[in-house]
Amino acid sequence: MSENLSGGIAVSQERTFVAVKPDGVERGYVGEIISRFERRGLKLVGLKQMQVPVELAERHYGEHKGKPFFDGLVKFITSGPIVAMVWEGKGAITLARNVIGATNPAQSAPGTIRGDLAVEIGRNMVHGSDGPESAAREIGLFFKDEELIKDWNRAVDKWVCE
Ligand code: DAT
Ligand code: MG
Repeated sequence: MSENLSGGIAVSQERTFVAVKPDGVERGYVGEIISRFERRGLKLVGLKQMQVPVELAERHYGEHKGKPFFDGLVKFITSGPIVAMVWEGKGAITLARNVIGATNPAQSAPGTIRGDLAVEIGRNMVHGSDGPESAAREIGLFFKDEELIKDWNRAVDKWVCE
């Protein structure tokens, strides 16, 4: 793993924003979902349970504004507590998307969170950033810099990445 740190994160590393949506919290799958990212080897560097204000939900899902499902999506994501997280690791954004599975659970592969635990698109349990720009934007929307762990090199990291 790279020793070359910039802003508290090694240059070979990536960060992504993940959230357990209200359906996942209500159904009691917070631990199960966190466990799947841990098992994959990603590092949890930010974590909080929160109630999302409507303005934050609208900004977070800004790319979908104007689409027919937008109002329902905002209503859903603000309907109960979520668990917001930042996961760090090599290729963390794509890795997390793969752990989560396809947007529509009807098409999500078995072994993914959505493919194992969800049934339809409006109750798909988890959010994960879809690229480096959205990851940076979403982490900034949900977390203050001081809420994130910096310069944390786990002893196990050398057994996860060469
Ligand atoms: P993802 O969450 O996989 O990144 P997305 O960014 O395209 O998917 O959409 C955000 C969320 O909006 C998605 O998790 C569920 C909801 N959504 C997307 N398309 C939808 C649709 N056609 N009908 C209802 N809800 C939809
Ligand atoms: Mg998305």
